Amino acid sequence: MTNSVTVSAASNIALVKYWGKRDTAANDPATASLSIGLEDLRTTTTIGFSDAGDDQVISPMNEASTARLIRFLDRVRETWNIDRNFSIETSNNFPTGSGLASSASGFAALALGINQLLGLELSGMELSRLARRGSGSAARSVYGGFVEVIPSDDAWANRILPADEWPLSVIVAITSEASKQTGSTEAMQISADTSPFYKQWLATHQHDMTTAKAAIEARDFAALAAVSEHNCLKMHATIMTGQPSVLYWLPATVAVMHQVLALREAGIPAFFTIDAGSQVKVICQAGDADRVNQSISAVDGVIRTLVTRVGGEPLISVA
Ligand code: 2P0
Repeated sequence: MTNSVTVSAASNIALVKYWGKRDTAANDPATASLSIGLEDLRTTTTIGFSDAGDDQVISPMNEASTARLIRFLDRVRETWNIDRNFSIETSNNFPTGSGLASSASGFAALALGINQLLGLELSGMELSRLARRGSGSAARSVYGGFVEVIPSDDAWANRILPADEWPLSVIVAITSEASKQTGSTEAMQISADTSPFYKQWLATHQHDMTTAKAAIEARDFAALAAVSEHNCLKMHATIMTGQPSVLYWLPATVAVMHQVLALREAGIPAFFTIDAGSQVKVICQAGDADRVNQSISAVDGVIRTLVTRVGGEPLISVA
C-alpha cells in the first residue's frame, strides 16, 4: 500500500480569466478560462494517512485557508467513503496569497496526491473537477502547458497545447510581498453582485476565449497579446467598479504596464497580465526573456522578478 505521495504542481496564470461563479456551493465558474502553467512556481505537497484523531496540516497557509483545505478533505472522505485522517505537509517556492495563484498549485497538488494515495485512477477531467472544488483556478494546474476550463454545471479543464509546442517565457514582477487584503473568492462575489460591468464581462467572455484559442492555434503572438491584455483590463475594471471597490494595483503595477507598452514601441513583443493582486506577469517569446527581464527589473517599485517559462507538468513520487 502507498504510505505517502509527494506532488509538485505548478501555478498557472490565466490569459482569459475566470472571474465569477455560477454556483458558489459547488465552486463552479460562471465562465470559461484559458491559462499557461508556470514551470518554476510550484507547490510541493506530501500527503499520507494520519493515525491522530484529526487531519495534521503543516503549511504556510493562514487559518481560513487551512479551514478550506480541511473542508476539501471532508468532501473527499464523503465522496469516496474514506474513514481516515490525512497528514499533509505543503510549501510554496513563491509568495503565498499575493496574486500568484498559490491556491491553484496547492489544490491541484492535493487532488493529484489524493488520487494517487487512494488509488482512485481519476481521468484528467475528473482530477480537474476535484481540484476545482478547492479552487477554480486549480482545475487548470492538474496539467502543464496551455489549458482551458470548459464551463458547464460541473466545469472541467482540458489541455489545449503542450508547453513545448510554443516556447514562451514569463517574467513575474513582484511589487509587494504582502498577502492581499481581499481574497479572490470574496472580490469576485462583490463584482458579481455590484459591478455595473459584470453583465458585460459575462456577455463578451466567450468571444475572448475564441480569439485566444485561435491565436494559440496559429502561434500568433500579437493576437494573443491583444486579447489577453484586453481581458485582463476588463476583469480589473469589473473589480474596481464593485461596491466596495477593490483596487489590486499599486503604483509599480501601473509602471510595469507602461514599461511593457514601451517595450512594444521599441519592437520587442511582450504583453502583461495581472491577477487578483499587485504582481504583473509579462509574457514574451523565449529569445527575448533576458532583455524583457532587464527592462522590467529596472522599473521603480519592482522588488524583484521571477523568470520562468510556460510549462508546469505536475511531478508525482510515491514512497
Ligand atoms: C484566474 N483568478 O482565472 C482568475 C483571474 C484571479 C484572477 O482564479 O474562489 O483562487 O478559489 O475558485 O481560483 C483566483 O481565484 O478562486 C483566480 P476560487 P481562485 O486565474
